[in-house]
Amino acid sequence: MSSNAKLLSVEALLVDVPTIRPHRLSVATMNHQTLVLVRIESDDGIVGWGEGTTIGGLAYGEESPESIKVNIDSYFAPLLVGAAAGDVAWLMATLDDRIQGNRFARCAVETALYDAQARRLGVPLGDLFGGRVRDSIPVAWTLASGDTARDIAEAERVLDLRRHNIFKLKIGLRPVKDDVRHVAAIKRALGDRASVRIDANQAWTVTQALEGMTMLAAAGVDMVEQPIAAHDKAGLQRLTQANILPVMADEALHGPHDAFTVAKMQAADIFAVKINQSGGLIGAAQVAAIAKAANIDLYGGTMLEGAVGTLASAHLFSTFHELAWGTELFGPLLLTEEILREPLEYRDFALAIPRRPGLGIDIDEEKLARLRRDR
Ligand code: MUC
Ligand code: MG
Repeated sequence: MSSNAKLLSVEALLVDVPTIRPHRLSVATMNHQTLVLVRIESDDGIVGWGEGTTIGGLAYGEESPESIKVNIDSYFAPLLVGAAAGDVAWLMATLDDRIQGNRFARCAVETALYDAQARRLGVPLGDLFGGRVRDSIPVAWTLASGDTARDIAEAERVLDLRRHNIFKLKIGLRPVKDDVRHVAAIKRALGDRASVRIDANQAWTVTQALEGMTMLAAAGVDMVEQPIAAHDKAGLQRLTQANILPVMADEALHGPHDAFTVAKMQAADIFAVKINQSGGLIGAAQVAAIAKAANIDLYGGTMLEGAVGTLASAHLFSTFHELAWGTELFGPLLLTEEILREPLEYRDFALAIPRRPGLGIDIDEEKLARLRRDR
């Protein structure tokens, strides 16, 4: 081990993996996910991994998998190669002086640097963010096949497996009343055995949301996530203060500045904390700190990342003292290909967080070499 380790390479790779079934959101139907992975290597032999995966190309956010890769290769990597690998905060500050925006690319690079540094120090990644308060975290499953009977069968299957007892339903493609009928049928079938929540991914107007939330509350739904446009924080404030159901901010939160505005306006009851949306682990920790100071509940969100982004998120979320609404770190379970030598452990409705150094996972690099887009 050398504390003077220098970065030898920073490489971004795209990996297209089919999903286990079509995953229908109001903004996109996913038949595959493109993992954006970053691999950094330093001259002490340590390799770090990060992930900047998004959803539906450009349908969800302003960065596409291809733009994330080209910006890392063209702008991030040249500033990093040859620099001191262990000076992570200094390296990120240097990047911030030269690169605007690019939250997903930034997250992937920051995660890889911290994964490598945690491996170098021989500690789990969470130890660099204050240390864990839990060894496993509850994980919701998203029902998004678009078909009510199929969703109920899927929920029953994962309940039987004791894998998930929290379900998030993706809605917003159909008229409000049809969506509510779909949700109510699923809640009726699952009863008190599960928590049912919805995510409209910005599809509704404020008026539709007020109508939809009233009907969803009567159907026994527990919370609504980002029902209206991300930019409409005043609208989100109206929905929250209407006090019909707890309201979660997701796309409205592009990092700590948004978190501060939403908290100041009391425009959400819950924050979906996401490492990629927040521009990295530190940004996500700051979003969580703002929530805590404002008495806003926490939820650990996902961009449907694979194992790398999922475990990076899990390590950070393991440091949150309060995590009232659990997490949705199920991304790897939606994919048909395993990129780890040992798969992640989902059991008893939770994901186990490894105690090994760094992310605590072994990437199957031979398999990745076969799966990567430019093989
Ligand atoms: C989102 O908007 O929350 C999380 C789960 C899922 O199915 O989609 C994501 C994105
Ligand atoms: Mg969401």
